[in-house]
Amino acid sequence: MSLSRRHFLTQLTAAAAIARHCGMPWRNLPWLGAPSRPRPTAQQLAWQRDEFALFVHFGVNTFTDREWGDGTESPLIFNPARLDARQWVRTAKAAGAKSMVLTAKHHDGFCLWPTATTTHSVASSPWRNGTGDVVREFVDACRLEGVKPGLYCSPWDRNHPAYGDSARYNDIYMAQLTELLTRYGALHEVWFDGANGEGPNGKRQTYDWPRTWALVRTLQPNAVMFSDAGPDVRWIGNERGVAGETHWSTIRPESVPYIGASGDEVIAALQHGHADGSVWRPSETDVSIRPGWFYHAAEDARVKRVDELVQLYFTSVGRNSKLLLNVPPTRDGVLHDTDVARLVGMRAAREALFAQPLTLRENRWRADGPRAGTRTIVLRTPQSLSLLDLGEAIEHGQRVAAWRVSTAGPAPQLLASGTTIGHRQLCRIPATTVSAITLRVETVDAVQPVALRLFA
Ligand code: FUL
Repeated sequence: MSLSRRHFLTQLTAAAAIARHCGMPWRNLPWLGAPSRPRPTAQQLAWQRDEFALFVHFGVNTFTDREWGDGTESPLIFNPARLDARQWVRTAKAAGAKSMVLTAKHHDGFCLWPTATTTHSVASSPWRNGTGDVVREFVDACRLEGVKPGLYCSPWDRNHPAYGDSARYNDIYMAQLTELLTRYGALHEVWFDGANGEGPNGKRQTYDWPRTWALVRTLQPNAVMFSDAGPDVRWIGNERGVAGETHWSTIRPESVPYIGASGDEVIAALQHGHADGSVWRPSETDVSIRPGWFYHAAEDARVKRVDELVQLYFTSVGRNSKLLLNVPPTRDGVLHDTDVARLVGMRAAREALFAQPLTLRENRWRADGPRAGTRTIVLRTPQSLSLLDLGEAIEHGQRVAAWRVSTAGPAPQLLASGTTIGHRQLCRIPATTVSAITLRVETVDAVQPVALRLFA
């Protein structure tokens, strides 16, 4: 048999198996060789499945009570009396977070690790007599607790004298990244902020993003890179913790042409993505548990309540995004008791929401043609339903453009409806007693089975 004939038969057998699995007539499958939708890499998929991460903003701002340092801070002010990275990571675990991101350097230029590129670092501080390394303690704690570490290294540097002398500073920034990417083992995320203000000499810097991205790919091929323009994961477009309701993990990359691009169209693209986007670039929703990103004692009474944190989970993870929740350590170098209690409370509240899955008698999927499908669920007994948890098999790309959940039977009652689903779509409804329900979906490409879990 010729190679091409054998190839054709193998493809046909595979297509028939898929068709059987989906309960779909095989002729409805998209034609073999047709261009397929963008799909996540293994790294993007693992990153999204973690769903919830903690962000840690810590540095000289913690000691000056500011949000943006101007680079003139003395390293002598950095002296956390009982810094305990293990407590940060244990709290993350207790909250149910799977990964974390630490500000190794914020816009003030103070480096939380002993770098060879500047004296403006922990090495010039009294903390641990200048022998300490916050990045090391953070990644070590993550490894001990089984949480994945990530780092934020601001390119905007209001301290370094070379900032604004673009070629020279870019070499320094690459050297800083090289230290971070080679000294501390595997990182799961490298977080790039696009802020691009003036440096100490009043000059603006032109960043070299292609070189930066290439360096990260070479030194940490399994890390995802975050920025508003990706390349791997994108900013959600606000810092309020709210992802777009219609929310594609695919996007037209030209809609966010460079890091720091602004305007309503850019924000809309980040919020919603595009059904016909040519790249897979899922979103990350970063938001702080307090009004500021850094710790300020004056905000101790303004820590988000448990119900607000749960709501953030619904408007991020529950809308096909990943939640990156910032929890800033105090001047002592530990997370504040109030923040810890709220995070533990958020975990308990989330678990309570998913504690009572309805008991089912039947759960069937049927493709209704190339671009539509129905899931029918029959319950064992009539039960009260108040939470829907939908999910697509995003390893095959994101496809659902419209969905409706109704009671089944002669007079169906619409319970909930929406547009996209993606990795996860969570929907709370007023408690309704149901005995059978149907989920109908319409897709932009060959339909794939969509999961639906029901909770009391
Ligand atoms: C912003 C920064 O300017 C803030 O200080 C903070 O780090 C936030 C996460 O990103 O763009």
